[in-house]
Amino acid sequence: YSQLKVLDSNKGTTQTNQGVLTSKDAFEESFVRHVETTLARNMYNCDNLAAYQATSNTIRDALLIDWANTQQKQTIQDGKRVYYLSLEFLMGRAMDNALINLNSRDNTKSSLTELGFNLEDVLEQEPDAALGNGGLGRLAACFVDSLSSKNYSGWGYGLNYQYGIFKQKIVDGYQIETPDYWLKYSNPWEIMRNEIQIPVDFYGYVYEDHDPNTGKAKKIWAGGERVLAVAADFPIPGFNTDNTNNLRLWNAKPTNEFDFTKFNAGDYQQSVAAQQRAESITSVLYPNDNFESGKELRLKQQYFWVSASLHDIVRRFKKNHKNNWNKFADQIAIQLNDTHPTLAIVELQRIFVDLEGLEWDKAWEIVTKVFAYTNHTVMSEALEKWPVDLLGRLLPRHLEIIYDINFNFLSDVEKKFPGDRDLLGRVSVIEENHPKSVRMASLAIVGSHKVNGVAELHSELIKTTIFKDFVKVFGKDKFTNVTNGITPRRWLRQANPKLAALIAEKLNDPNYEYLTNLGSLKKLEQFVNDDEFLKRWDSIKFDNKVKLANLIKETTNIEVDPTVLFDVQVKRIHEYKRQQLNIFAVIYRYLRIKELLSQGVSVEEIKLKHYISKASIFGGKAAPGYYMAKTIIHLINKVGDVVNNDPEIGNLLKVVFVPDYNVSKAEIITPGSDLSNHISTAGTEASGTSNMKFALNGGLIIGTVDGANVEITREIGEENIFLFGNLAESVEELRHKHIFEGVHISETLAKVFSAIESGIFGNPDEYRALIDGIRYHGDYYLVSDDFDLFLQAHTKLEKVFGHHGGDANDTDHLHKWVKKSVLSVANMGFFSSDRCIDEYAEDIWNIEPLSQ
Ligand code: GL2
Repeated sequence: YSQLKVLDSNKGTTQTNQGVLTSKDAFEESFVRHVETTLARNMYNCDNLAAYQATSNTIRDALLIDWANTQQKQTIQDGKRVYYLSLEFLMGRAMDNALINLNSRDNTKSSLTELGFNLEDVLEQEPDAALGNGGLGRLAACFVDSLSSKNYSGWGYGLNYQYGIFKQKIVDGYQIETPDYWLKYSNPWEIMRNEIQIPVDFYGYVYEDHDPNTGKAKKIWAGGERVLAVAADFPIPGFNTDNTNNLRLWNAKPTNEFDFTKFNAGDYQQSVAAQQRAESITSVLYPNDNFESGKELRLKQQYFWVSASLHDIVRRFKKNHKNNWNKFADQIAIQLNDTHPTLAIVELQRIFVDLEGLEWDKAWEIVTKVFAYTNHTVMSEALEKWPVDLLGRLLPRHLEIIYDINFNFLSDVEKKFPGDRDLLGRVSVIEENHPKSVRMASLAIVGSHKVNGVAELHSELIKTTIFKDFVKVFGKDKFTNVTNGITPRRWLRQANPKLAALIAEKLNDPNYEYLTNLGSLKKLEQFVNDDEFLKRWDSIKFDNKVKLANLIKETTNIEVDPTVLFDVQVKRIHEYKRQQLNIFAVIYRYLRIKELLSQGVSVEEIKLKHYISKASIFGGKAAPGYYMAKTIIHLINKVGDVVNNDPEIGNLLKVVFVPDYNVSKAEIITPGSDLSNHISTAGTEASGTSNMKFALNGGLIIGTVDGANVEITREIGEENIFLFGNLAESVEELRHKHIFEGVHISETLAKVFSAIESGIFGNPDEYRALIDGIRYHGDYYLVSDDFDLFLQAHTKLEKVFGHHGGDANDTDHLHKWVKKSVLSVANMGFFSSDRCIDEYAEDIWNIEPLSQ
């Protein structure tokens, strides 16, 4: 312990010997100490769980030193800082990531071995921190990793939900949700800051008073319900740097202010119940992806979180700069991850005007310089709107401020476009409808200096569709693009250590510096004709497929042969992501194979001339109230039951649904795929990020011309990706045609529908809505238009995969498929989240990395 780096107060600098990370003795000493003191156990009674806890506490000790030093350094340098406000941080497990970023994996592994443990088993003990739904939450997690790794001063702010996204079980083919109480054992990565308590108010009323000093009228918000926000901090270590930022997640706690009126009236139960209600604010994550449900508790969560965060930010600013508000926007940038934190704009304006006494215009000038907003979807069901009645009851003063913001904004619009009442109606923050509501995206745009989409196609689309009128009002320069990215630390080094090591070897880069300079992957291109290299590459993929096959066996009891093509689609289940298109194509394949067999064609001949062997692997959660998504899950499972138990089929085709898809499972599934599906209706998937993860791990993509697929194609070359389907620009016209001329069901799709309707996959009534939605109700997601194109794309790709049987000397497979895999990885450098963070820093936040 004496070796731990300690703050040298005399010099104001630090010593940097983190013994536990580099020396076995120091690690073991700390491990034993934590077993005996922190856990109150002994080494004879230390199972894998205790080993996980002792190891994580040991790493945490080291992490905290970097973290404290970073905070000190950031405070001393006093540069501009960015705050990333996100209602979701889908972090997954922390331990392996910390070991990699702190460069202490080898030392920890060998120390644990000496102590009688296996690192992999110990890592398995950690529950996933699943405080997010899907891509949006995982993006936030990648961004905080990059902020630290690229030496920026950047904090995340979110909520410390006690229940993360639900756990999914599959029972008789149906999704069953069970609560994810992930904090069953205390969370070693969390530092409770019980001393940081911020009161947050709700309800009450507003009255006008006069400032005794200035005599000016001022608004007072009073008489509501009060809840405390208590901080929990999570250190975020950077890779190959000491820079360790903070992720602050709030817990809701009751105040100690007891309701004595109720108590005296003898209603003790009631007053305790009110206290308990406080904690419900941060108890559960809303399980919707790309959908807003408009529940009061959700709005409470949003305000609770932004209010606590803003007061914290302002307090920190005042410590260094007092009331020098002119400096505020030079010191602080706040990024709004989607519209969920939009009330932050209103809250900061309230703090400035009501609490700090700034003039409205001055305050608004600062506010709009500080905020920037990222849009993540064009789909209307995901655009947030809050009924004016609800918002006004919960936050009466905020509603007034929203009206004032809107009045000023509309006055400006009127000046610029006199008499255009329709335009005023369309851009207004208030929607005059039933119910009358606040449009959060409009408010976010009006209160921000920049608005960005998350892939080029998406950023162009928002300018011509949902935000068209705002481009007219503000000009196009306010709207920009930052294409999403992923952190290569977790999604290459951690998920695929063998491939990462081979790349390090070939790049002559023993310290894995390419992981913070991902463009250097390009150098892999020089090995693309080296057969020895291609064989090694292929055999790593094979090992990863064996790992995935084991996961499938453990979780579903289905055996898949690792030599067949692994065709994967894992992501949230959503009609727009079109898992139904995929499973319909699987059904078609099954029917065709059966037909060929019945005509006397042998299995061998089918493999040679028609269909190569493959396993279709699905995974993903459906929102609990999303009937159609649940129907799709049911169909996939029922198709699996039939196909997998058909003795004629053997390994020609398997259909698997991996239950409870999460970050940890993604770390196994992603490196184990040969092919992955990113097949959303063109124009609906804003970016997608799993497409990037698969391509970075040498899996090929079958995809539509949508989201980031477009830029992936540009980077890796169209010969290395299988694109198909109608383009975004045709979607409107096709939908229109469906409604006025009817939907055309091709012969192939008709066969699939009649198989489903025949009852071979169980009661056809269960799938009625799914099929009728396509046949009779306009086929909104264009399944009928893209089905045959999807089948054709498969025919093409099967020729490329070759007749691979796990044989490394199969040169056909090597030269066709594996080469594409290498070229794809070599050109994925652009999709590092480090690049995103640099773009945000330069174009939106105006911040520089800290000097180290
Ligand atoms: C999403 C988009 O659907 C997805 O395409 C995008 O990659 C991510 C991150 O930008 O954001 N929008 C959204 O609401 N969710 C997403 O995953 N949940």
